[in-house]
Amino acid sequence: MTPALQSVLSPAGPDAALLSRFGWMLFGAGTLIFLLVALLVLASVVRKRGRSWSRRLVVGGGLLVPVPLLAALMGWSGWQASLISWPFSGTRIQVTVTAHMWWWEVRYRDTVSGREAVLANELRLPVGERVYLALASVDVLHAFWVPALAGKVDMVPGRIHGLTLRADAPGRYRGQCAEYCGIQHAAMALDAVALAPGDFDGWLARQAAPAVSGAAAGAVARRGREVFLAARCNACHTVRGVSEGGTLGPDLTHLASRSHIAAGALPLSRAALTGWIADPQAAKPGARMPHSRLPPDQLQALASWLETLQ
Ligand code: HEC
Ligand SMILES: [Cu+2]
Repeated sequence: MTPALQSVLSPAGPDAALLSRFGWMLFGAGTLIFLLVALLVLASVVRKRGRSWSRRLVVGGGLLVPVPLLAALMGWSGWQASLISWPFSGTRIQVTVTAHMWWWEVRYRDTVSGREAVLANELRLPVGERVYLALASVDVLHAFWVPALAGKVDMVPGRIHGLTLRADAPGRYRGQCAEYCGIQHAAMALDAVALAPGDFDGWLARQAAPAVSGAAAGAVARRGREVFLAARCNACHTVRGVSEGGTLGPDLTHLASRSHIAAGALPLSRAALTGWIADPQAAKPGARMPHSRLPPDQLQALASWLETLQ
C-alpha cells in the first residue's frame, strides 16, 4: 500500500491545487522582494559616501518596491480566496465528521440510495465527485485538515462548519487534527481514501450493512463475541447487528475494514488489537478507553472476532 500523503505541495483536489499555487506565488513574490531589497542594501553599502543610495534604499526598499507589490498580492489573495469552493450541501454524499478527544466519528448518508453508515477515523471519497462534510465537535476545539484535499476548517463545539471536497485522483491522503485539543492531539489522524466511483459505492454498501461475521465465524470468534458483550465493551461501542447504543467510542461494525486503530496510532493487526484492548493507555496515554483485565484466551478470542468485522 502506498504511504498516505500529507502535503499541501502535492494537491489532489481543486481547492488544494489553488492553495498550493497560491502558496508558491506568495513564496515567489516574497523572494523577489527580498532579493530586490538585498540588492539595494548591497548597493548602499558598497558605494562609499553613498547617501543617495541610502535614500534609494529607504524609498525604494521601504516604499516603492514593497508597497505596490504587497498591495497587488493582497488584492490577488482576496481574489484567490473568493475562488475557493463555498460549502455546498446539495451533494449526493453527505458526511458528518464529529471530532472527539481524540478520534473522528464519521457518518455517511447517500441521499440517492438512502444508505447510511457510521464508521471512524476514515473517510472515503468517490473520485471526481463533490462531497459535503458537516464538521462538528462534541468537546473542545479541533480542526479538520487533509492538506492534499482542502484547506483547514475549525471544528467548534455547538456549531457545524461545512466543507465541500473533491478528490481528483485515487489515492490515500492523510489528515490530522490541526487545532491543539489535549494530550493526544498528535495521535488524532484521519485516513482519506479516494476510490473509483464504482468501488466507492460498493464500499458504502458494505459499510451500511450490519456486522457480517455471525454464523460463518469460527468457534473462537463466536466466543469473542460473547466476551465483547460480557466485558461490556458495548457500553461504549456499537457493532450494528450485535449491540447498538454505545456511542462514547468508535463504531466497530466494520472495524477490520480500516487500516488503523485509535485514529492512526496503530496499524490494524492482531498484536495491535490485543495490546490496545488490554492497555489502551500504553499506546495512547489519556485515551478515553479503560483497560480491561481479560485473561489471555478471552483477549485472543475477542480480537479474533473483531478481525471478522470486515
Ligand atoms: C468507556 C468507554 C469504552 C469502553 C468500555 C471500551 N472502549 Fe474501546 N474505545 C473507546 C474510545 C473513546 C476509543 C477511541 C480512543 C482513541 O482513539 O482515542 C476506543 C477505541 C477502541 C478501538 C479502536 C477503534 C478504532 O477504529 O480506532 C477498539 C478496537 C476498541 N476500542 C475495542 C474495545 C473493546 C474490545 C472493549 C471491551 C473490552 C472496549 N473497547 C471498551 C471507549 C471505550
Ligand atoms: Cu483534535
